[in-house]
Amino acid sequence: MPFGEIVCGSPGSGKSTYCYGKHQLFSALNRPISIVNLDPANDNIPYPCAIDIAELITLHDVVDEHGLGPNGGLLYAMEYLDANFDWLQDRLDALGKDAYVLFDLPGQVELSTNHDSLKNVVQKLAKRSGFRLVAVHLCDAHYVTDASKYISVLLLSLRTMLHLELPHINVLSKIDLLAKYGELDFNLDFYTEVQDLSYLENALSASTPRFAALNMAMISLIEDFSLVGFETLAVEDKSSMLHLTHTIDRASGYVFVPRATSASATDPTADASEATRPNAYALFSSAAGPMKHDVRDVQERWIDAREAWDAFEKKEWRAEGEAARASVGRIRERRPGEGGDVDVDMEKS
Ligand SMILES: Nc1nc2c(ncn2[C@@H]2O[C@H](COP(=O)(O)OP(=O)(O)OP(=O)(O)O)[C@@H](O)[C@H]2O)c(=O)[nH]1
Ligand SMILES: [Mg+2]
Repeated sequence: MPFGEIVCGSPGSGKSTYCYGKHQLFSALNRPISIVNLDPANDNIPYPCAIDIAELITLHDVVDEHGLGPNGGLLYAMEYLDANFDWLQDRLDALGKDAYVLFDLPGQVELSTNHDSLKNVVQKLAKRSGFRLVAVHLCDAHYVTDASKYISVLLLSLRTMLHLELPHINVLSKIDLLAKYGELDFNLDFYTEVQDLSYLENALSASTPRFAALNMAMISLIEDFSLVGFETLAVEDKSSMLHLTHTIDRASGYVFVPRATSASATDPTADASEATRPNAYALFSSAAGPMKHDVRDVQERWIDAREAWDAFEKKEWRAEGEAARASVGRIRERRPGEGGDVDVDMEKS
């Protein structure tokens, strides 16, 4: 069964960067990963792209042929994809039934809140292609610095969850930049766990006094369903990426079994093809194991003591670099009984 992530969120929230970061991380972990670009306006794709919607339709074509503007053109392109789903299905089938696929979406918010095409494509991915999907909804962490923007982001997240009807992970992206926007009114966990929102009443009433009652009604709507919460992400931070991966794996039921410890590695009678199929037996058992991550650590790393942590990490990297250089130097040392320097192939040593 193929697994996948629908990576959605507002323009510039970091979707393509996240896909690229995840590709690098998974390649290092030897985990399967393929990325599908579904943004027909994505000219500078940073990651290796397994399937690109531009082969089917580009924004340029739509704008030229139908006289639409960029936003209308994008919606048209998604409708075109929906109508030509077979094109996508054929290419996904070629990735194999054990593929793990990220779908990088355009930033048009209506696609994930009220337009039908994306929802139709998601449903076809599940029903026709057998995908088990999770929606990963990225929201720029900057929005938590202002009470009314934070409420907007909560409502947007809630609406996206209701529209896509998938297991859903909301993420405050670019958390490493948060300290730049000044002091937060509350600790980070207040925002990630969506705690008692009535504390925002004063800030909301001060900015929009005429709508104080409406603001409170929206707050109680969000609280009544207690559906919204956030993970955090700093894409270049490995532990942040690993934690988010763990959270997504738990939501989808994906369990990655590395080949080295697979059944066929220890049991010669085991079916070797099963060994390369991580999820054959693991569905619903989920990525068990405790979640060690604590949002207070995120607050300390990126907000309270960011400079001290940056300096500490730089020191660690320098020490690692020096250790690596020293070990290369030792390998290159003249070997006894040999006439000159020997460059040892590091791959084989
Ligand atoms: N500091 C920091 N910058 C980030 C992070 N993630 C993304 N960015 C930056 O945010 C900007 C926008 O990132 P993209 O990945 O293009 O965002 P997107 O959501 O794909 O944008 P659209 O496709 O236009 O909707 C780029 O300059 C990225 O380098 C992060 O975790 N930390
Ligand atoms: Mg993008």
